[in-house]
Amino acid sequence: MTEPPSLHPEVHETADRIAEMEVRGAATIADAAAAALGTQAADSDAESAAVFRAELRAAARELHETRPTAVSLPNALRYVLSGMEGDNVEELRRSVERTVARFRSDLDEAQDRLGRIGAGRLSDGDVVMTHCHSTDAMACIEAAVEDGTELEAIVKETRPRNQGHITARQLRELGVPVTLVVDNAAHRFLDDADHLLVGADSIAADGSVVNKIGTAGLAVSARDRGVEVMVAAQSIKLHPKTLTGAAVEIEQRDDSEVIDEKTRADIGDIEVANPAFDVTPPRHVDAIVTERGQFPPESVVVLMRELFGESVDEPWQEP
Ligand code: RUB
Repeated sequence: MTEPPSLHPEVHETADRIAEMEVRGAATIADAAAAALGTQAADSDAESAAVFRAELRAAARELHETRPTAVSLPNALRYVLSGMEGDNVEELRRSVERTVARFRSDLDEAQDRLGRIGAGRLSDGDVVMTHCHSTDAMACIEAAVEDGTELEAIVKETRPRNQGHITARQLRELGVPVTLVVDNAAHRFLDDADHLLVGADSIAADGSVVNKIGTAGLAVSARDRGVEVMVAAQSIKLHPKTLTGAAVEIEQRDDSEVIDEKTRADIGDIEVANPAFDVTPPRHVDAIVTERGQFPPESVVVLMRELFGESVDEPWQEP
């Protein structure tokens, strides 16, 4: 019987940290997964090219299985594995290290570029409502603040994990005045907002935006009130499989995020549902801001075809 590929502890740790949401947010997950593949390559003691390749595929499979909705994760894994080339272990190692370094620096650069484009949509005195915590959305606010644009923010706390607290803290670090509100107050506070600014975990070929649960209802309310809906999403959030009709899988998380055991027992026999994401149809979105420019949601498919073609291969599967 052949031995299972030997994986670096950092691969297991990164996979656990993503699954437990210590590492979270689509861009950060992609970056961490690429870094873990880089460590696997750097420290591998594989004695043949075939074993090295099998280790990298196994590492990618473990990382892939952590969370299903953010397409940045499979896109990152595909990018790194498709950059793996060479006839011996040293060549393969160097190619993976190079590809990982390029991927991570492109990711940073894309976010900066996207931020500058998004900042162009924000004007002095604007009030921005946020949902969850998105580094792409934050990049737009950060670039606007750097330009001297005065902004205020209404930050939704974003039950059940309260990622709004991270957004609130980072906005205060930028000097942006913050009003934190419970999720149920969003409709009321949209009267005071000029923009709804959110990130994305995946964007489908028809321009639908998959993001933290609550985004869809919020976008409908924002549209109803004439508040602009802006989605900040690097092109790594484009979901190439949706070009061929696949649906984006929505992660269902543990009941314990919604209710503790004692309260649940006190209530009685109930079902609890905890979907982590929802789908906002393109008609409720004004603009998707990427590092390649801003797009009306319906035309994002053009960028998706240009960047991914029909390629939806899964190089982490065994050949
Ligand atoms: C995070 C979330 C973020 C997107 C975009 O959900 O929905 O809006 O991932 O983030 P979770 P970024 O907290 O469940 O991971 O712009 O940083 O990629």
